[in-house]
Amino acid sequence: MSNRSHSVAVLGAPFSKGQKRRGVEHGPKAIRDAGLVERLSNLDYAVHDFGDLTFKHLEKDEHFMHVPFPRTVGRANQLLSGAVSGAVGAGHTCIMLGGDHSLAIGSVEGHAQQCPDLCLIWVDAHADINTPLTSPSGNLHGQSVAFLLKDLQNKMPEVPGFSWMKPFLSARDLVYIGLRDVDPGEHIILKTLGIQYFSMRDIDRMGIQRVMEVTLDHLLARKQRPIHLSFDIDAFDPSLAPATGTPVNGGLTYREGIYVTEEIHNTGLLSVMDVVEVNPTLGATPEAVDSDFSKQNGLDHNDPENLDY
Ligand code: EXY
Ligand code: MN
Ligand code: MN
Ligand code: MN
Repeated sequence: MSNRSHSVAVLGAPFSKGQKRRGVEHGPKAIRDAGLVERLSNLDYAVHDFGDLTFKHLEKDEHFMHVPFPRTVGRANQLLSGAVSGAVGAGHTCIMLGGDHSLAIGSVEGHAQQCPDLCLIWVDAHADINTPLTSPSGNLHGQSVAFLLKDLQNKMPEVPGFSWMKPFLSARDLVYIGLRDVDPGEHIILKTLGIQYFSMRDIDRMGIQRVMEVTLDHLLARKQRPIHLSFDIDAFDPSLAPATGTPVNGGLTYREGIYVTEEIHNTGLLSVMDVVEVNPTLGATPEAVDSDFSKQNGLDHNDPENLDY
């Protein structure tokens, strides 16, 4: 059967207020410039690029506890949720291009509106499961999963900007791959809720083939259901993917990352994928930054002014 029966929606989400560095809002353009649509079309998928969403930075948006931009992040995710829900409802497999990882709140929520039985594979160096009370930074891109989980409902304060959504995901419907920078409060949450995760050390020990076998068995053995893949580019080793805001050494090799996605593809159940935290204005060294991209786009985010406050 030709891939033509599969249509892919591409949704750009140029948004950076889930963390304090600028530049990640240019991720969608950088990923498109790298040839995403052409590559998918060459695989014979019918690709519909819906362009970029337009996000507003709200003027009056005081910190909540030490969480910056709560209403701006909440509103952006509400908008994204509607767009993802619309794309999945229209029959597309959806690729969401971030933007920072706070966008997974809206992306997974919108997906769940159409597919309430979805499961979630979170590929990341980080667990992004802090609550506003455990978060060392306050940044919402490190808290996305906490907004999704029913099991954490009584640990989450009411964050302004998020009254449009309720947590809906069960801890057993989530698997992490690639973890290597987990905060103490997050570790307690992972252990208390019994969440299935594979750290880089687990990948060293078991090998990526066994990790994927256990992952897919954990999520799909009881029943086949739609998969949401939330892929943070910092899951890769920084030698491969230095252009990201919170790089951590000792990450996935190129083949390990590709194997994860190939195995998910082979299930035939991929329904939405997020590609997040690509910041084309950052690199291991100034030379490693895609200087053509920055020049062509009039950017210079590699100075101290790169921080929003
Ligand atoms: N755990 C740290 C925090 O909560 O601030 C770092 C989070 C980085 C999140 C990146 C997107 O995966
Ligand atoms: Mn900019
Ligand atoms: Mn992340
Ligand atoms: Mn990360």
